Amino acid sequence: MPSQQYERIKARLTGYGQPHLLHFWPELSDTERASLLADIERVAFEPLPKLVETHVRGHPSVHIGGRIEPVDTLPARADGKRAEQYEEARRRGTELICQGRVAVLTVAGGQGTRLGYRGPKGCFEISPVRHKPLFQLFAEAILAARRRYAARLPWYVMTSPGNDVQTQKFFEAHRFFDLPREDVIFFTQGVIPAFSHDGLILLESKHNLVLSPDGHGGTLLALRRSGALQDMKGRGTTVISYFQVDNPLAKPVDPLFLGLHDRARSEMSSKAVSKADDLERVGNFVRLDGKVQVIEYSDLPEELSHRRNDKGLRAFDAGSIAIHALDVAFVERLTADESSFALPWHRADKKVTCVDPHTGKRIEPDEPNAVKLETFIFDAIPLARNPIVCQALRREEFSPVKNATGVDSAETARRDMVLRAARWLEQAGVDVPRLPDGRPNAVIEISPLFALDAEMLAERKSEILPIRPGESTYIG
Ligand code: UD2
Repeated sequence: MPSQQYERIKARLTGYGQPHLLHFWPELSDTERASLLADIERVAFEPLPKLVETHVRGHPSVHIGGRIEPVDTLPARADGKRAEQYEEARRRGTELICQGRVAVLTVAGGQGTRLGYRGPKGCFEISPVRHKPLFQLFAEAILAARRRYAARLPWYVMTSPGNDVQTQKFFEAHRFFDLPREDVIFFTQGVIPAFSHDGLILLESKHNLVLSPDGHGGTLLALRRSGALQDMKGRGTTVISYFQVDNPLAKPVDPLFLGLHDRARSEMSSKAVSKADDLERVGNFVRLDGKVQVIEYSDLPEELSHRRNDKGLRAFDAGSIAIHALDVAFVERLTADESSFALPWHRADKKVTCVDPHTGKRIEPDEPNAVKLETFIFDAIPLARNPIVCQALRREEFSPVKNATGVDSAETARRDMVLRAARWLEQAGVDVPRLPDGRPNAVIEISPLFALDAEMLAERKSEILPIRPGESTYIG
């Protein structure tokens, strides 16, 4: 690189308080230099000094001021007086899907560190009999919905720079699970460096920065910057059906939810489940000074987590399952001025392997040595017109794969997939062998291509063979 260009970059980094990034430059090969420059290129430096001051050297305040109240939710099932309204909403949602106005969006850019799986999380094999990967389950559900509603249902998959190539190769290798490839659109989220506690960007090696995905809040800007938002508009999409790759029970499209969202003229709607316990590690829907908002489990004051209402029930019970409906026009509006749009940053202290910026020696920390920053999609809720929160049944829609063992692990997700399959079968009038303690005495998997829900399964009851005790059964 001409020395003038080098001096320019050095001056720029010095201006942002990060000149150490070039410390090892003299000893790097040409390829290593190119790699370092590419990493530096990826970083938006302008906002960093202020962010470092407030969120790295300083601790952002998680003090939740203001009046905090439980949020009103719509029930999962229509009670008597709502039956008509829900029927109408379901019709409306179905219409939106059939008219081609709905796109599916899966956020799959996360690093999956807690699961301890090295590949993109969507490639993780989860189904209990056929061991289908998460991506395949969603692809099949989308394919089934395309057939059911005779609609295209384009699927937008958000990756991150670290897993984009692998993710796309995975889809190629599986021939897009029979979806037309022009209807599967990948877009990549942004990254942000990790910092030392004194605000220096960490080096992963002498020629690479520690860069992490900027959180699922990054979806909004990534949609705009990648052209995906434009693509949606070109296809006539008005609503995005959003969910996380880590939840195998998520329904890619739900006519009732989309219809309720549309009827309420909401710009961003969400699904919630009743929390499993006071301190369950899910976001909490609350009303803060009148506005619907999610407060992370780690930030909700413990007194509020344990609070009971006058009926003796948990006052803050609506847990976020990270399923949303977002209007395309809302994303357009928020990101119209790309340079000024920002969701709040959240800080996490982590242990990150890196190199010493002066000696180049590898550091394997025992204690958190780094600050990572992320934005969260749910922080867009208070910016939306009329956000609504709809209750969902956990056993039907939520069993995330987060951890290698214990709660929210592959084991619990598979268990819940079998339990749901058994329930659907029994609702359809098919006998399911049970153990004395009530658990199904069979491993059962229902392909989304066979049935997307209990009603569809009931319609195909005559095609289902008897479930034999102690055996694995695949219904597909
Ligand atoms: C998230 C929510 C929590 C609750 C729970 C439900 C946050 C901070 N917390 O917990 O409130 O709703 O999920 O399961 O969201 N992802 C990206 N890019 C990123 C980061 C994450 O695509 O930069 C994706 C990731 O691939 C995964 C999902 O977002 O599908 C969840 O991310 P997480 O594991 O960081 O969130 P978690 O489990 O703390």
